[in-house]
Amino acid sequence: MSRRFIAAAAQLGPIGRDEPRASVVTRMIALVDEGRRRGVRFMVFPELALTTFFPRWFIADPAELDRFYERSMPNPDVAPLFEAARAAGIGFHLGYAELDGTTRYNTAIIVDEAGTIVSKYRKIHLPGHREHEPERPFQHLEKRYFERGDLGFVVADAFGGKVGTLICNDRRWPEAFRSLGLQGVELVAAGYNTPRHYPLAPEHDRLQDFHNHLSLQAGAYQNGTYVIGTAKAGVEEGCELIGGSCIVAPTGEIVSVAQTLGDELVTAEVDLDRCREIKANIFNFALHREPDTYGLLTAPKRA
Ligand code: CDV
Repeated sequence: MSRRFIAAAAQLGPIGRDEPRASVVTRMIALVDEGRRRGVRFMVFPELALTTFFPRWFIADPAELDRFYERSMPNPDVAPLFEAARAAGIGFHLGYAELDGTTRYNTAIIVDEAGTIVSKYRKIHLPGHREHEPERPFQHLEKRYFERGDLGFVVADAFGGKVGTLICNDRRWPEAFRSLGLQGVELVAAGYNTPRHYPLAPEHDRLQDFHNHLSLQAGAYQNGTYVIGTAKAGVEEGCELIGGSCIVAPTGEIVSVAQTLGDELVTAEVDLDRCREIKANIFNFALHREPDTYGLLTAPKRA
């Protein structure tokens, strides 16, 4: 299988609180159709791609909360996306809220060109807070609405290479990227919903785009891997989300980046053999890592 192909970040613009799944899936299928026209083989949708970013609200009614979660995948709402992608010969990464029995996860799957789910990851770094904090302009209740992922950092054989997943806040943590790097990852899919305004340090609002690209580019370079970062972007229910969806080469260079804050397909040719440029040289792990000196990285947390 060729290790050189067109990949895409399938950025989505805002999704309304009451926008039905069918509408979102229709928008996603339009991006699949555009991908088919451009010869795409793998495309990355954002974190929680099927709904609005609901952790921005304190939702007391469990029935209202449950409506944002998927109980199975693919389910009848999402099946048309699976079918359109399979017919186009396009694999994809999809983030969604998962209800597994009574346990809730922020989840992403990778689906291959034949429509088979080849990997599943549940977000490990959950940002935000657990209790309602009405003094904030909007909530970030991921710690309330999701459990920490229990599947570890996942790398799958797909698209002729090794494909890993991170979800949003994970991308800021070098340990998360390295956990994929140590498994030989060659392409990392990372969807995100990043508000422009960070209530705890508003002086950093102007740096949100910079910190996004800094994290994605560092993760790519330090692990010799392609990275596809895909935003849910634009003003969603009054909350501004950054865009900047991009494809990063293993050298850390951005090779393609979104021009809008709406639904947009960002494409680039990736050649997974280029990962060797970094993996066999400056970050040759076998030759240059010194893991016996890194004990602090896995020591218990300190306050
Ligand atoms: N969805 C996220 O994980 N968002 C965080 C924000 C809250 C900082 C992020 O890391 O982009």
